[in-house]
Amino acid sequence: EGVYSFAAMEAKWPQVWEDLKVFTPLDDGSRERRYVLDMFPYPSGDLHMGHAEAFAMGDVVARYLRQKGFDVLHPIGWDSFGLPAENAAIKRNAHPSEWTYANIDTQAASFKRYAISADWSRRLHTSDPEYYQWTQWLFKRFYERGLAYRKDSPVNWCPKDLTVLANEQVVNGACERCGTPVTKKSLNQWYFKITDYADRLLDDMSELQGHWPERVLAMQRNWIGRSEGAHVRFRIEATDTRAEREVTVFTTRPDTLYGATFFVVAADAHLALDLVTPEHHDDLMAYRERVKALSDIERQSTEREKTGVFTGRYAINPLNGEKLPVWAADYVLADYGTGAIMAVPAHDQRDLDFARAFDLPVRAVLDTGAEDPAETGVATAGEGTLMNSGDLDGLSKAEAIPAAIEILEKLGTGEKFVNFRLRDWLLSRQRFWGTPIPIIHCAECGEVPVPDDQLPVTLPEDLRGEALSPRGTSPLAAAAEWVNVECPNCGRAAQRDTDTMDTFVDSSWYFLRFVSPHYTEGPFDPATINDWMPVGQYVGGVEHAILHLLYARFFTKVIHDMGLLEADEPFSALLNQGQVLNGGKAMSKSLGNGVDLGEQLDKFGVDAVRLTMVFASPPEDDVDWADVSPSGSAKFLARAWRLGQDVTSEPGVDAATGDRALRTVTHRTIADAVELLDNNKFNVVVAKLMELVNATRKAIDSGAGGADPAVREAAEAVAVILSLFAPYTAEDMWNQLGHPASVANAGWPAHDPSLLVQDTVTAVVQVQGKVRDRLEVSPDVSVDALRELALASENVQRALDGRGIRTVIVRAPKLVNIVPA
Ligand code: ANZ
Ligand code: ZN
Repeated sequence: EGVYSFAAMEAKWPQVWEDLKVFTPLDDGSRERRYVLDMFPYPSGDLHMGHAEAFAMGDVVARYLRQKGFDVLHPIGWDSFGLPAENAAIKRNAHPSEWTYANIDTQAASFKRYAISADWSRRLHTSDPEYYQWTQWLFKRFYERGLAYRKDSPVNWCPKDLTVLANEQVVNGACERCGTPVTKKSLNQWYFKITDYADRLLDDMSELQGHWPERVLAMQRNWIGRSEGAHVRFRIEATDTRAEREVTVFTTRPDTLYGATFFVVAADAHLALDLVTPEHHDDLMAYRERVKALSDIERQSTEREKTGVFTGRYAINPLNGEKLPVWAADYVLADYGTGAIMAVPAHDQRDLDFARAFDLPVRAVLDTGAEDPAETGVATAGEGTLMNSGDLDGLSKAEAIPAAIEILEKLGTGEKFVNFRLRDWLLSRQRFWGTPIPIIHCAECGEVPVPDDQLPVTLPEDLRGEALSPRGTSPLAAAAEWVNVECPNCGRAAQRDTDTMDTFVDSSWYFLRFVSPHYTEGPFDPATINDWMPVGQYVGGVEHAILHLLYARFFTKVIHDMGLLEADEPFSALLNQGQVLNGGKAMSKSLGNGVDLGEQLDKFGVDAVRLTMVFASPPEDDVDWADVSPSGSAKFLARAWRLGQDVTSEPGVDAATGDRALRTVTHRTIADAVELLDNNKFNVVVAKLMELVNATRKAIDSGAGGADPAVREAAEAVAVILSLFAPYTAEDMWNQLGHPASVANAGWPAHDPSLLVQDTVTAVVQVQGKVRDRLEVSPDVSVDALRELALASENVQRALDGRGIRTVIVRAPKLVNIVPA
């Protein structure tokens, strides 16, 4: 008789699993394939409680599918470029790779201890030249398709990190990383033309509906931000000092054109400088200084007092020839639509606030039944009938929108337009520790891509410490030997591009590399990529709901369009695991409520920690570590494990003669677990498993004891189901039950449907008070199921004789009364 010792199990099994290559897929087509992927980690320090939760969830799915007989690909790797490594290197006078690879080794050891069922032979790191060679190769293919380009543009700039930030990395006007208020700077930057894919990124979300969390889809939809409306061109009158010109606005409400009473351009847009007359120039310049300090969110807030300056110019309304004063204001954003709007204060609250602040006219053109906005200060939206609007009068809003567009088209001053909030993806970074952009700049030839056979362009190894400090240009610019090369085209002296890629580029295709990580002829082996893609289940945090997922979807679509991949969506299903909190709050240094994963593992064992993560709540919900009981989990595991010790029958014994009541519990648990696992209800499976362990213990202690074949059947089912959550305990039990390793491949136990129903009851079915049928049903049949069974009865249908049904009264499980119409 052994004693349950997690330490002994953790010492014993990893080597066995590794030797048997338990988690390496067969990849030979003999079994249907499934790809299960956890968002790969960033190597900052050792694994933490958040990793422990996310990877426990992903591992349940991978282990379940393996038991169900699928050939499962469940790889692991590291997203290993990025700023923290660079900052650590500056501080320690080291090379970023030293910190990076040391942390990766630490995390890899922890993952192995944590018994993630990963195929370690596919391990990859995005900072390996063998990987980023293909990131560069893909960049080049994007470049050739016109999907990677450079332009001068005002970019978000973090004055502390001295780097460009994507819009997504600016949170409430501050750098996502360090919290410093972000400013704007004009720089020549590389972009990916993701806007070309805006429509498809939006439309193809219909395939994901029901398989991705609704809130993630909503966030993506909102980020892409499709708006239907019109472009309208306004003539701006000439002045003594300024020539006439035309400015286009984007509006979703061309029906309100007659209600436009002024015109606004974004104060920080160049357009404002082009328009302003000399008398108003100084005012505008002073105002622009104030605007610089504000975030987009502050600028657009309806709460904030409206500010702006008059430009001295007038726009002419193309429909009625009215002169509208042109203002420059901060509530209009330079980089949305055209950066200019026609203001309709009666029907747009921000315009109305502005009109009231500067005493501009308000004219309602849509009768919605509400009071006049000029009086109430409340703009009216919603449905209504057009008025004060010439030919549009009397039309509904829905009719007036296309009618106004038609008029504009006839006049040649506007047309239908679909605007997107989505911007092109700014991918260049002035930092060292990233994938070098494989472009050479030649005075003669311009941008020249590095030829494929000269990839990878590797990072210099001699830059370290201070040399990596941010200066506003890339540290690579200082590496003269690296920068100065011959132009591949003309042979003259030329320079390498010194920017590196946003790390989101690395993570936009890693799931493809995992299919054939050692392939040397391309980013992935075309012969096997379609065997595995798309990923069947992706698991990761909701913090990646927008960027990473959108970028990965974009890359997948481009690679699909290149003809390299059949799939055009990367992740068929997505699970966002919750966070691990402590005391109801996210763990943080400042709160001092961090829980060290290593300490938890030492104290309770891997299995108890994993089981606790899964059992504490549905996978999407947060786990509060202050409320859970890993020691309770440990006790349960020991109790389950002891069942294996108490079984005395031999493997393969026929269970048919065993205790019927226990067999029913076993088979019901197996059947329920399938249903629950298919719906990601992992915590409920654990609860059912606990019931099965109790029932088995009871049978051992009271009935036929450990010799009963039903007890073996139950204990084996416990081991297999437990293997999804507590791999060490399950493996040890399986071994104790006389089976060779590994329980991970034992196969999901079949359940016998005839054993699911212990006894039946008779349900009487009446039509209009007369008994028409009797049904044998389970005592816990649901109301809905019983109603369906009753209505499906032939006797009932005959009695109804084509009449409709008024009501069905169901008293499950005994009675159904049907009242015909
Ligand atoms: C006239 C109008 C009348 C508008 C009305 C709205 C209501 P979405 O749906 O978000 O696309 N707009 C356009 N460009 C803008 C910019 N750069 N900064 C701030 N606001 C801008 O919003 C489109 C509407 O937002 C446009 O339609 C425009 O105002 C404003 F009763 O035009 B509308
Ligand atoms: Zn050249």
